[in-house]
Amino acid sequence: MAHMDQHSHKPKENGAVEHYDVVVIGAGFGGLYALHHLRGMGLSVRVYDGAAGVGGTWWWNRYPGARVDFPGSPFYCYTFSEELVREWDWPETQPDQPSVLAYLEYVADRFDLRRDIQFETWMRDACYDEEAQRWRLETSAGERISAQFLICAVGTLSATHKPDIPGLDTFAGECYHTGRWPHEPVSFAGKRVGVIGTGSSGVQSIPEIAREAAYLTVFQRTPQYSIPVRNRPMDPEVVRQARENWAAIRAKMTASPLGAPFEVSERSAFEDTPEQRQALYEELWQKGGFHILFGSYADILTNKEANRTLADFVRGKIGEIVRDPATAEKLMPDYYLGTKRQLLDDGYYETFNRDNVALVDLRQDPIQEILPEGVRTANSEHLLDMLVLATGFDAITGALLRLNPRGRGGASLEEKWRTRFDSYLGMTVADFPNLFMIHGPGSPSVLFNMPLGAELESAWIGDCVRYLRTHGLGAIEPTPDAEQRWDREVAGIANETLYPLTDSWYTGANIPGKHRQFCVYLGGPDYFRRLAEVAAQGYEGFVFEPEYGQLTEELAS
Ligand code: NA7
Repeated sequence: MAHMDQHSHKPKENGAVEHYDVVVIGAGFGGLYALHHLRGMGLSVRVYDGAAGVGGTWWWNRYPGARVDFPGSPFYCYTFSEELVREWDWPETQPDQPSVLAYLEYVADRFDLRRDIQFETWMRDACYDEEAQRWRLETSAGERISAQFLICAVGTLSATHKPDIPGLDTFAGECYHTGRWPHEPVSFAGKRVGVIGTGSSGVQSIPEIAREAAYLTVFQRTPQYSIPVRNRPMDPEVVRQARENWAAIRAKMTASPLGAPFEVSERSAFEDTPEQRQALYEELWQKGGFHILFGSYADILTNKEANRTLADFVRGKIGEIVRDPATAEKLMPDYYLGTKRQLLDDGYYETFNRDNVALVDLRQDPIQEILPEGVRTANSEHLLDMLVLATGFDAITGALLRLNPRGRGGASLEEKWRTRFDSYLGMTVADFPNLFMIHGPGSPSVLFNMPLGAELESAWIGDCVRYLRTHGLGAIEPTPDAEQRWDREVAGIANETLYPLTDSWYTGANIPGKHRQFCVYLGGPDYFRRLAEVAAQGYEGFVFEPEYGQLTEELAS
C-alpha cells in the first residue's frame, strides 16, 4: 500500500517527536482490536493507556461481583479469529471481571500487541495541525507524538463520576469508587461499610460486601429493577456448537439487534392473555439475564402499557423476595423497565433480608453531608469505616471530553459539544479531521455487543484509511450537514422507544449540568449497514483534502 509505514515508529529517547500513522488512545476491547487490525494493514500504530495493563473497563472495574451482563459466553468476546474462539475456554456463562481481564491479556500476548502499547501514559493534549494534516499529541510525561490518524478508544464507561456531596473528601475511613477499585485485596471483615449507588456496580457488589462486612448500609437514590443473572458453568455442548459453526454464528450476531445469537421476540405483549404473559415472564425470570427484556415481547421498550406488565411482574418479585414490607416498598422502582441499563444480580434483593444490612431511601432521607466518621442524612447519622462510591460514570462522552482534543482553528471538543454531542456515524466529528471514535456518541455502543461492535467499527476505519491512501488524500472529516442528519436519525429511532423518557446515563441525566441527549444508535445491525452504504457511496457525508501534509518545523524537530 502506498505511503504506509513511512514514519519511524521507534520511541525517541532524545525528546524528539515520534511519528506514527495511527495513534490509538485506550487499550480495552476497542483499542486492542484497532491496533491488531490497522497494524495488520501495514500501518505504524501506537497505543497509549493510563492503566498499567490492557483491559480498559475490565482493568479498572475490579470491585467484588463485577461481571459481564451481556448475554452469555462465548459471545461477549472477539469474533474475528476462529482460532481464538477455539483456544479460549470461558468458565461461566457470565464471566467475572478476572476472567475477562485474563482473556484480554491472553489476546494481547497471542497477537503480540504489547510491543506497540505504552501503559501508564495519559494523553495530556491532542491538537490537529492543519498544515501537517496530522494530530500533535503530548503525554503526561511530556513526550511528543504525531500521527496522521487519531483513534479515541477511550471507553464509554471510564470517566468516573464522583458525586459532589459536601464533606466527601473529609471522610476518614477507606473510600473507593467501584470504577477505580484497588488492585490489592480489600477486606470488609468486621467493618461498617456504606455503599452509595444502586446501578450495576452497586447491585453486583452489595451482595458480596454484605456477606463479609460487619454491617452494610446501602444509600439508594433511585430504586431499580434487577433480574437474576443466573450465571452457570459453561455447557460444553454450547461451546462445541459455537466452535463448529463460528462463521454462521458470527453472521447471526452481526445481523441481530443486540449483536448476540439469540432470538428476540417479535410479538406484542397484548397478543397474550395476562395468564400467558405471567407464565412467560416466570419462565424467563427463571432463565435469567436479559432474556426477559428482549425475549418476552417486542413492545416492552416501545409501549408504556406493555412495559407496565413486565414492571408489575418484577415489582411483584421484589415484594415476594424482600420480607420486610417497608424495605420492599423502598426498593420498588417506578420508571419504564429497561430504560436505565438493565441490572442483573446474584441475590441483590435477598441481601435486604440479612440482619447486617440496612437500606436508606435518599428520596425520603437525603444525604446532608459526609463527616470524617460517616454519612449524615436528614434523619440520622450512619457511622462507617468504609465508603464505596458506586456512583457511575460520565458515560459515552465523558472520557472524550476529558481528553478534549482540539480540531480546526484550535477549537476544542468541549466547545463543539457545548449544546449537542454532534457526530457523524457516531465515529467522526466535523472540524476534527482524521479523528475516529470507537463507540462514540451516536453509535450503538453500550446497546450492542461491544467487542463485536468495536471490531466492525475498526474495520470500517481501516477501509477508510485505505481509501484515503489509495486516492492520495490527506484528510477526511464529516460535513456539519451530515452530522445534523445523523443526529436526526439517531433521535428519530430513539424517540420511537421509551428510553429518552427516563433519567439515566444513556441520556446524560446522571451528571449535573450535562445536557440531555440520548446518545445511543438503537438500530443495531442497521448501523453497520449504514456504515457500509456510506463507504460504498464514496464516503457520502464526508469531505476530503488532497494529501499535502508538510511536517511543520515544530513536528520535524
Ligand atoms: P450507574 O448505573 O450510573 O449507577 C450509579 C448509581 O449511583 C445510581 O444508583 C445513582 O442514582 C447513584 N448516584 C449517583 N450520584 C449520586 C449521588 N450524588 N447521590 C446518591 N446516589 C448517587 O453506574 P454503575 O457503575 O452502577 O453502572 C455503570 C455501567 O457500568 C453499568 O450499567 C454496566 O454496564 C457497567 P440515580 O439512579 O442517578 O438516582
